[in-house]
Amino acid sequence: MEHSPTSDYQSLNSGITAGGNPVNALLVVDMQVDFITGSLAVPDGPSVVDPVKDIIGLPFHFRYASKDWHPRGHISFASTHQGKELFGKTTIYPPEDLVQAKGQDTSAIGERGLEQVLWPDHCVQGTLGARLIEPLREDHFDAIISKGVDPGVECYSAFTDPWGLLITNLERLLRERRVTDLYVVGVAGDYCVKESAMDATKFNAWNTWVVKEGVRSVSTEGKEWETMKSAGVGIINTVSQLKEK
Ligand code: VGL
Ligand code: ZN
Repeated sequence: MEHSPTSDYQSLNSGITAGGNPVNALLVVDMQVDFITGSLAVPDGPSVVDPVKDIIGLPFHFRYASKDWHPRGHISFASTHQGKELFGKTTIYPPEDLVQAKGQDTSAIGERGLEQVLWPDHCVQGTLGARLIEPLREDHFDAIISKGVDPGVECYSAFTDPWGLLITNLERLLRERRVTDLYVVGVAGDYCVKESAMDATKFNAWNTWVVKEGVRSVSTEGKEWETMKSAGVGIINTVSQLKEK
């Protein structure tokens, strides 16, 4: 689904697109009701809305938003697994039909298990909890990236699931737009923001930055910042520091 840029926010109109000039894109990760005030609200969630809104208003060339967009009975929901506890863990495997469709070796499925945290039901397709948190709106963005749409596959990164079975159009969009710098904000810092930012560095195609003031995490330990930094993600602390860039 492509969205036309909003009239609320002026797109940068300096005429620079290529030839060594920066092309700045913003990725706003999962700023949805369930993660801010709903079933899987991150600590201090509502306080991130204003900084993110301010950042969206800056003159980026392109703005994208990801949405966690799960069917009912998604594999990441504790309610899907009998006898498992909320926030407990289980091992999940890539679905055979998708592995087959990708032409990958189906006999190796047993070796590709991943640890899955079992979450409360959240961001169910079409529900209020899956909407962007107000006052953010879909028409603030050039495109919306839906992820976690397959019932059997968890997808924290806005680029791909961990098995590379379902790839979103985000990489293609950023390449086509010749983006040189990708700025990431949103929730949750230790899950979808971290995985999206780390994946973004793997393409070696643009610089990847995360703006700390525009991020809140499930855990308040803050381990994700060192992990992202080690992967080559640039950390910008505040919105004012971002404005000076
Ligand atoms: C997320 C947990 C489950 C996230 C998504 O957006 O960080 N976290 N699904
Ligand atoms: Zn989810």
